[in-house]
Amino acid sequence: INKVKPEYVKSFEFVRKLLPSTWIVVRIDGRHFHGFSEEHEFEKPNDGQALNLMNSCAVAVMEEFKDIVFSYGVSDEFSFVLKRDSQFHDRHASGIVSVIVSFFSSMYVMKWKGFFPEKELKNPPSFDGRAVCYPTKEILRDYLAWRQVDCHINNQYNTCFWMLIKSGKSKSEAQDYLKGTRAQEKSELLVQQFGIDYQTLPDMFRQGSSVFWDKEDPTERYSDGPDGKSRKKVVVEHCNIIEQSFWEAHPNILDEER
Ligand code: DGT
Ligand code: MG
Ligand code: MG
Ligand code: MG
Repeated sequence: INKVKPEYVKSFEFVRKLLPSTWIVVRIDGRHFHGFSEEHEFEKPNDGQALNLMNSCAVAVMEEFKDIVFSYGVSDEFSFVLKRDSQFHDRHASGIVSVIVSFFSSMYVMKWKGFFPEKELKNPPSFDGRAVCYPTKEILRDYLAWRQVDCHINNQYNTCFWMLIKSGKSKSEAQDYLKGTRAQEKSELLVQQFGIDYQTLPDMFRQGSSVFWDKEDPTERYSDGPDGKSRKKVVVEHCNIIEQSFWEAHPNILDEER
């Protein structure tokens, strides 16, 4: 008979509680997606269906975990913003991160066939996750701006890189060619050598994906729910979230009382 006291064993457990009244951001990122995208022959540099699959999983996550008020995704990553006063999992970091990551991963597998009916899922996708607290709306917006700037920088670089490859350069030649070039120079390279106006590339590739609850048009009667309140739905948009105008147009997203 085991005489070990449960309280003693439990005393080794230790929970990290996230700072109260702060915006919790859970960022997940695909593990080894360099290889995953190769073995599933994702289009380079952007695979529209792969990104739509990520977005669809994010929508499912937001519908499941109602404390998430906004999500932003690019490449193999997604950031989920929980409302400031969220009590989800008692604000325990490991609980919050692990349920979001595992739900997202399961969704990715469940939805795979719907987005890639002709492609077999060859390996189980997995994601890492972390939680970070941002104390003010301004810093939260700086965080999101950082991710969107990253999206732009990477997309511009990757677009140039893969155009150079398609034009016959080796990977190392393309790398050397782009080394130290500025945004302006990359933009000119695309126009002059390949006739591509960067601004005309799909919004999803240039801006990433913003996912949020949006009120339906309140002037439309049928959008009223049974309680008279207008129903909400999760929408995916590819817009500039760095500029003030987005947040002015959607004041309810980071609103306290929702
Ligand atoms: P990690 O996150 O440290 O486990 O390693 P990776 O390989 O996931 O690296 P990460 O997250 O820095 O970069 C994302 C990789 O996923 C990158 O190699 C490009 C690939 N990827 C993401 N989206 C697409 C896409 O739409 N098309 C293609 N071809 N590749 C993509
Ligand atoms: Mg990573
Ligand atoms: Mg990754
Ligand atoms: Mg990544």
